[in-house]
Amino acid sequence: MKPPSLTTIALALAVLAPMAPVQAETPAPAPALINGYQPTWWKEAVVYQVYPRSFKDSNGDGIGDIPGITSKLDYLQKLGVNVIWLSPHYDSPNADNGYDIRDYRKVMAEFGTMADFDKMLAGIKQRHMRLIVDLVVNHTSDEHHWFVESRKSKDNPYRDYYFWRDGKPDPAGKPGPDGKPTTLPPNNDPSFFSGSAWQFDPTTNQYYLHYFAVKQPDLNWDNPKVREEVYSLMRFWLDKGVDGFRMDVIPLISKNPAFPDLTPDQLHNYGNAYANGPHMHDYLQEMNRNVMAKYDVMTVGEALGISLEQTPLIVGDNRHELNMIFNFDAIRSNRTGRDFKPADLPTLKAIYTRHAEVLDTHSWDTVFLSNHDNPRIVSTFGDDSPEFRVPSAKLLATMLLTLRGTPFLYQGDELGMTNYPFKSIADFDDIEVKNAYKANVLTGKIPEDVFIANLRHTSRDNSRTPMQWDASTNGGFTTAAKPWLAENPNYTQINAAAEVADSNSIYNYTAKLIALRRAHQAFVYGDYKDIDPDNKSIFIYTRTLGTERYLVVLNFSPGPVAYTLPTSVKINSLVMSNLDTTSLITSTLNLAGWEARIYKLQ
Ligand code: TEU
Ligand code: CA
Repeated sequence: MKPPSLTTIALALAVLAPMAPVQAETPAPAPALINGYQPTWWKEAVVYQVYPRSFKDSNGDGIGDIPGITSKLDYLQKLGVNVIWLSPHYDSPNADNGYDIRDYRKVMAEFGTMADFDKMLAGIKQRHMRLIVDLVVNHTSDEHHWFVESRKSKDNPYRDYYFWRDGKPDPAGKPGPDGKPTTLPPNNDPSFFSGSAWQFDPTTNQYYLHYFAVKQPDLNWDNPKVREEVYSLMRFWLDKGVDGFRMDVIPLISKNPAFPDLTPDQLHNYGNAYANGPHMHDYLQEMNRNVMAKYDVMTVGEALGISLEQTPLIVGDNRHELNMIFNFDAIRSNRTGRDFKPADLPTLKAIYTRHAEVLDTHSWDTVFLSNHDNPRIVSTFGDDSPEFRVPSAKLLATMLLTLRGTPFLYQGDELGMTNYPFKSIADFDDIEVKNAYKANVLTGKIPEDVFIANLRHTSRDNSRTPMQWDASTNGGFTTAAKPWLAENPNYTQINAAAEVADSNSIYNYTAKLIALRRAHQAFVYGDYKDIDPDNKSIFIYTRTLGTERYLVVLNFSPGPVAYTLPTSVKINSLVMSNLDTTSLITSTLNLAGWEARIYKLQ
């Protein structure tokens, strides 16, 4: 039978058309631009990171859990944050405290049940807050069933979910226990957690790749089945009502399958060498097309290895990849490699100015100086001495909440929690520390006292000590005799109960700052300008949106400073300060040590 001609079909459609009036959906008009920015909720958000293991224990086992978080939602709402970033809550053997996921659709037993998660999420929504969860898909746990299967045999259906390679012949290799010559790893890739990034597996006499711990094998994103698995687990959480993802080391997901040796330069900063693989952008755009584009979500990538100049290629609103990323420039401005070096203010200020130059109205920024991988902000960028801990913590909060970009606060910083007084390796939990100790101290490369002294400044465990809720035993974090990680002994002076009760506390000052940012879009969408970039102790900048102009003045030094304003800067009134300061309007500002002020300009 001859198929109907196109004319016949067109006529048939013409006849049918009036019966099915098609209302072309007129999409709601996009809200008007503000200072060139497309306004969105995640640009106007203030995010608070919760590290569940250390936030609040509800059942007395010494480990933070999800019902514990739910019990503190009013505390977070009162602070004024409106997005919570939850570090991994999934089933995990905790080789890397949850960043080694064994089942992406199951809640870690120590943290509670899926019903607990649903109750927490409902509680967050009832308080008009949102939740983003941690997406850790560069690697899984070696106990994930994909890897359990993959390592069984070379022809297992899951073999190519991971990277397996033959070792290199070892010219000095002696026969192994099975009589076969031992081999060397396939290339010289180092692990972030010391040693080689390749682990030999005797079951199939091949090596598998793990950029992080041996128990964190890297997923092979070149395998479309892996990508589909990831998109499916993302939809699982989004369909539960989660509002987005923080994406763990997402720039590392695409590898060069040839795994060439790193050059000496690349070895010096292998995080950069591992990032930006051949298909990173393809996979992020595919992920966006398949998942994010179908939801109203917020995505922030932990962009290890991405330079500021490369940032617009990931966050540009015309790129359809991620909404924003964490750059490591500011937070690691006080390091040389793994070693601590006191932060230098002009260096930090130059970073923020550079961000304002490189990230235009189409590339949104983030602002943060702490998280679960870094030491406490007041000990690192402020001054945690008894005299200046409170003013400097407030000054840092003033900076984070008035700079350009979505601010991310870390649990406990609103209390001015400090680094922990580590004394010996036994005080640490972090696998990164334990592996580095074996690789550097037990081998005699670094003296133990030097190693521990540096860790007091740099260790991730500094920010993982349990939240200090009140002055009772273990800071009210747990009723167990011993929390999973020791509470900082200064909980008797530094705790939430005291902070919430004290109208002049860091907590209540931070709440005022958040309210100020929420009330004035100049702090969100306003232009940023550093007034005195070379000044070694004063950070002074404006935020301008139309006729709304604010001046932020921060004295990053313990000494008083008399600062004379440029004649072009005309103060209208004092809006906030972290000390009882005069509201007298003068052209010379007499700033006390660690004093912060916000002025409204004429
Ligand atoms: O962090 C990656 C990363 O950049 C950190 O490992 C950091 O470079 C290192 O700790 C140096 O201090 C993410 C997670 O935030 C971290 O907690 C995980 O350990 C890691 O990935 C592996 O998932
Ligand atoms: Ca618990």
